[in-house]
Amino acid sequence: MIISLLCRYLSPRRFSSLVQTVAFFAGLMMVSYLVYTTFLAPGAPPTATVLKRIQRAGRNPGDGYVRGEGVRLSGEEKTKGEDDMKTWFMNVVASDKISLDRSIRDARRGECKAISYDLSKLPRASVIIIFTDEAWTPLMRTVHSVINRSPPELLEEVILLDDNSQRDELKGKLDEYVKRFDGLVKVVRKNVRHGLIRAKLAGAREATGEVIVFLDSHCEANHGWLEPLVARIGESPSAVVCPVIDYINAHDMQYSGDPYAQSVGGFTWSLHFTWEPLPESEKQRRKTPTEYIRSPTMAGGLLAANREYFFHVGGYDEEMDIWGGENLEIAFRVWTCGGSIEFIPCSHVGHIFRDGHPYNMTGRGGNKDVHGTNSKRLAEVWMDDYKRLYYLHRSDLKTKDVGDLSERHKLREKLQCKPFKWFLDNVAPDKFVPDENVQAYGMLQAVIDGTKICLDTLQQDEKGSYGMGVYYCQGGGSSAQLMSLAHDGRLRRETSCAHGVVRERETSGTVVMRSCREKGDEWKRQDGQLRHVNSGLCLSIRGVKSGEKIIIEVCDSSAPEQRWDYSNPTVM
Ligand code: UD2
Ligand code: MN
Repeated sequence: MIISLLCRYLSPRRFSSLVQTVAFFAGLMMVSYLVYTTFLAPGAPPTATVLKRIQRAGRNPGDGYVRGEGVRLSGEEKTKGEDDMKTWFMNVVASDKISLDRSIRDARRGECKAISYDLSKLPRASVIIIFTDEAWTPLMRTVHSVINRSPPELLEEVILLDDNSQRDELKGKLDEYVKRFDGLVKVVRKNVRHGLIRAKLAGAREATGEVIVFLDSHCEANHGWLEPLVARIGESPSAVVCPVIDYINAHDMQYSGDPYAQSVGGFTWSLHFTWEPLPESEKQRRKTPTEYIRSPTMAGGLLAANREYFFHVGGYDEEMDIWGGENLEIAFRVWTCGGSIEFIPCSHVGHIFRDGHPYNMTGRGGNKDVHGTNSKRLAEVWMDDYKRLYYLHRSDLKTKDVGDLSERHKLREKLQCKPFKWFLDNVAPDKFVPDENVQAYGMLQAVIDGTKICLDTLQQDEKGSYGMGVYYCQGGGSSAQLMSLAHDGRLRRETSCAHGVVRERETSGTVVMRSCREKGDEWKRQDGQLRHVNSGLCLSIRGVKSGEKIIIEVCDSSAPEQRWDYSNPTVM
């Protein structure tokens, strides 16, 4: 009955006019929504179309240097460029030769390029670039690369945080230059030198995006760099994520990307950053090569975080000055307070690695050791008793006043962060702790004619291989004389392990320290002797004087030259 009534009412003519009316109103609503979001919504970001126009306007004419290739200079320019290396620690002449919009090779692996993102669902980012007296073209190439290679939908703003630069071009000329970006690039100036840590904080405070991204002022964002960073933060707001840092050569600006880069961040007990190979546990956990990589620490310069989370977890330590330490501090803090540090293999950003700092490194009160004092702040607040291992390297800092730490202690309390031991056990299980869970630790000493002689690195660079030596024992545990006999039988220091080297048909040899990444020889402690298992020879100082290299020779249990005692150092 109802159906037959409806059918009679909705004659074909009436039906089509109803459809027309509905379509008309739907269209009207869509147009007004678009007009509103594009022009009228409060604080509306530049639309995709406006941004694409900016990107086009920014493009410079080609300069012949394509796909990130290096610049070859000759004659006067070459000399001038070499001079730049002494003052800028980068070849500014070379940088000036290439377009601010130069092309670079896509550094991602194929699997990354195949991912498609629903941009409308991803959080938008404020990119914060901090600088103090940076050269013009590296700085502007950072800005251009960010604008050229970020989807307009995801780029909230670019904040140029000027940490009290003195050069004129970074004032008037810069203000004039950024006008072409229609308000997308904002310059914020600090008239007192902040140092990079407070500068990053100041930049973050200006930001309005859901995500903040920090970059150094001599970077180049690679293809598709931003999407995987914000996507991961969207998924896990307590993840602090880093792109793969590609290498831009400071001498000629050549860009080298490694699509298969698989390193994580580590640290030394002297609190310097290191690159480490991808741990076995991560190889097992990851299902695809595009997935994030959990990393104990980060290099520091290039990272993204949810803005609210960044401040919630304590931003940075406001009292850290100029340069250094903040990268390990944020890593220890984020991990132990419930977040994670992750490397995103599909995001690549190039960075010009410089051999020095082209700016004054002196901190407040004439402090010439900002890395040392910043690191002491982080050791005191976040490392519990493990700070002893930092003081082994920096006993001079034990009594040094590094300012008030109460705010940072309170933060740790408030966030109920886990102990540093939890970090070591769960996040950095491969990190060797020289004085825990070992067979023995301390100075290895032999006594000859009443004189104590100890194994000693003889101040050699422990990054490469070196022959182990001996020296008069230094009281109080000089770090150069500390050796651990680990549970796996390796005789080692923080990163280097003792290998016995014996030439064929010889009955004695030397002891060479090499990276513990290689397997490392086994040693056995027996009746006061230290036996090198592979060769069956024993550690000995027969005929060796203080300052010379140690040997291994045929074992003789009655020889005083082969009698080694562990004397425990006073660490704290
Ligand atoms: C690395 C980091 C850097 C920072 C530092 C440790 C990378 C690629 N870089 O050193 O970001 O974490 O380790 O603290 O991981 N700057 C200022 N004010 C200053 C000093 C520096 O604004 O007082 C700026 C500088 O212009 C640059 C940035 O801070 O843009 C980093 O300085 P850098 O490039 O000299 O540091 P880098 O790469 O050796
Ligand atoms: Mn840098």
